[in-house]
Amino acid sequence: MSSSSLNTVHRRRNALNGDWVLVSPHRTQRPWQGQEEKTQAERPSYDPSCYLCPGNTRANGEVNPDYPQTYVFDNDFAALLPTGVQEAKGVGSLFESQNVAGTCRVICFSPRHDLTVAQMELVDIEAVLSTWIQETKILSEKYVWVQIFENKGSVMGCSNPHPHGQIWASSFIPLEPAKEEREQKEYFQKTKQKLLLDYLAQELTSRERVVFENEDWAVVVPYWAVWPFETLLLPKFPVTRITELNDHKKKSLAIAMKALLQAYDVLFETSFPYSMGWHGAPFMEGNFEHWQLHAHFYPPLLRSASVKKFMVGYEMLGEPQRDLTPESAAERLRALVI
Ligand code: H2U
Ligand code: ZN
Repeated sequence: MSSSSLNTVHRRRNALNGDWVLVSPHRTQRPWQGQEEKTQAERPSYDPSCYLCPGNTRANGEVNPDYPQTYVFDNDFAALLPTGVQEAKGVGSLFESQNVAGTCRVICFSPRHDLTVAQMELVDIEAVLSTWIQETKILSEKYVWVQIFENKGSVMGCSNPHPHGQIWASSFIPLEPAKEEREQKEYFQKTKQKLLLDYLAQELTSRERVVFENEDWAVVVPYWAVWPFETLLLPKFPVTRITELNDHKKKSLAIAMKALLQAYDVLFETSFPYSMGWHGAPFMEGNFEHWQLHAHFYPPLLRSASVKKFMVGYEMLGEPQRDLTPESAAERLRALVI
């Protein structure tokens, strides 16, 4: 079924994680008198009160070095602790639990307090990619899952505007990648193809949801997008993990990321908030050729710099619902890519 024929209320299945989303295209015109997000003020290139700026003291008393590009440190308030051992309790009972181990790190993307990834030079974005790869290599020696992510903007719960991201590595595969593992594996067993390579080939043919494309990477608003301007950044070549990217692919990736993030910033004329992160094959024994590396971008804004989509009532109790179709979101973003 062509998605252009789906102009009435319908559900779409997320082929990557098996979830469903309810799409109500007729609902975009409803009035809004609710919460408005604040737009962010201009920032200085160095802020003496910022715990991430070079030379400043963090909450635990440690002093950041005068770093020239990226800087990584162990999160002083880590959610996962390396001391734990993986141990299951109460299996099969109504009170099942697992003890787990992990490590949390913070990555400063730049010494400049006032920049965002969208505003950084390509060589400096490449340095962020190299840091993500390097950290993943180190942490994957000890942990099966290495979750790279960035929360940007106070609306996404980001605690500090200094450009930074986080890495949480764990002894377990978290829920979202576990669903992707199941769906990609099942698809590969049936077809002997990577789900996301087949998916991208079809997106590049229809072009309805393509936002950006270069020789190695493509950005689409996925068919099953939940957030209004959600995107999926996909490699056009087979690759299971971020650690496998060479310099050439890093260069073309930096270009793709910058193009997407600049389009986001132009959309509502604001420094666009989002959570983003990478998914690739877990680091454990076994065959993971069904996996294809990808990045998700989940921006919360719906119709302006100040009005966000709330995942509440029906989303909490039923399933995610969206108003604007993924096709119209893609069309709007595509028009803004330089
Ligand atoms: P977010 O802005 O995405 O919350 O990330 C900032 C992280 O930095 C957060 O997890 C850590 C917080 O625990 N942090 C430190 O490790 N040291 C500090 O001095 C302040 C914040
Ligand atoms: Zn700073």
